[in-house]
Amino acid sequence: MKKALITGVTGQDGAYLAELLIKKGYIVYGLKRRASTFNTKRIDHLFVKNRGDETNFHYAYTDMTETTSLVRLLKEIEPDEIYNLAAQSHVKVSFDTPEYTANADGLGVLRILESIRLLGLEKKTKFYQASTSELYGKVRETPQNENTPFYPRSPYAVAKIYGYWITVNYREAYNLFSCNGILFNHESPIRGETFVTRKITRAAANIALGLQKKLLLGNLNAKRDWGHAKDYVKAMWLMLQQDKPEDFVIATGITTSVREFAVKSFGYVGINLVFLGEGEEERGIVDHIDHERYERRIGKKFAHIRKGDVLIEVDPFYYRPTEVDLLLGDPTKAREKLGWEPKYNVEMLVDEMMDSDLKMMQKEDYLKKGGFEITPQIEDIM
Ligand code: NAP
Ligand code: F7E
Repeated sequence: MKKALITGVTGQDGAYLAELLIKKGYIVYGLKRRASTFNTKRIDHLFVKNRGDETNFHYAYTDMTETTSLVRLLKEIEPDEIYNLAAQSHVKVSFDTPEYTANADGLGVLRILESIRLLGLEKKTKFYQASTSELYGKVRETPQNENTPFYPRSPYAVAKIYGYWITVNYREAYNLFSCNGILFNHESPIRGETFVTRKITRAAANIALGLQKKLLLGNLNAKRDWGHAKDYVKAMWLMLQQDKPEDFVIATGITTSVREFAVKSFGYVGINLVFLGEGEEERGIVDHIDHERYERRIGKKFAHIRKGDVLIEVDPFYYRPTEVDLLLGDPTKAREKLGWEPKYNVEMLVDEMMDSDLKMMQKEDYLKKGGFEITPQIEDIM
């Protein structure tokens, strides 16, 4: 049985990838960091009920900022494949914590690559690095492919550039099977709540249920090539099954603005929005209600929102010091060499996220709390 090690197993991609690899018959070792609250919500279903029960899923503690535990774990496990998904992955937060982000997202990659060398695992262990479309930043051409030059626009992207090039360098210098997946934004029902898609679908669900009044957003004009994380973890695995290590762009080839994503999400529950005004004065306003759709999705008659109500406002708090305006990936190489095709388009993604968030918000215990736990109004949601 092949052994795979996943850093960042408690994250969105880590959870989907662990599931995929277990289904493929791997023994999966997930690395997690210590947190003061439970941080295993996305992978709880993978744990055994009793210690000692048979399982193909194991976990261990480490941190990307510490070399010694990484070396020890690699020595114990001797994995066939390593998927390095751990990172401080929030672009806006990286402006507040640039040094930590550089350490975890940049040097963290080096720590793993050096550990592979130190332990003489170069011939055995294949390495996947979670690179990102943020590398393209202020884009030099559209669409972006494997040859498009980089122009990072955040401490996150600058740290990830180091991770990208050190992965290439170790491949060229030491013959390591190390490759970069340059993944464009990918989302899902288990996407972190502080990324814009999930912030929108949670708020749309809450507002439809009468648990939240307004949604505050930053730059509505930003455009992203949004895919589904389930499709994207398959691409990660495919990259490590090739005869030779290469870097691949993974994207859908379609870009959508934040504004349009919000329109689609509210539209799912029959709330049709129109945007009026410009810049900080722009507002998302109820244009009309599709009562039949609302009733079908929510299971009760519509009451609390009227035409003309303002549901979305712009708050400059969510602006970034430097923004990435437009991302659109060209996944031709992945299609031709990996045979990779996404199953989801952005409409299917919105439907699945909305459906999941509605179910979650409708749970009796949330409602009993008046939605308090899930509707921070002055949000810490970046
Ligand atoms: P995520 O949900 O934020 O998960 C990140 C994971 O890294 C979590 O398990 C987190 O642990 C862990 N982590 C953070 N700092 C750590 C540290 N210092 N030591 C050990 N673990 C640490 O991110 P994701 O969306 O699954 O993305 C996975 C990877 O792909 C990341 O490297 C991200 O930068 C990259 N990426 C993501 C996208 C995307 O659109 N999702 C696109 C391109 C690239 P906690 O659970 O404890 O926080
Ligand atoms: O922002 C704009 C924001 O935080 C998308 C990470 O997974 O994908 C992700 O990075 C856009 C930006 O993702 C809000 O300004 C407007 O233009 O969802 P996001 P991101 O920055 O693209 C890449 C590929 C990664 O690698 C990263 O790890 O939406 N936006 N209003 C907002 N963004 C947030 N978060 N919150 C807002 O209120």
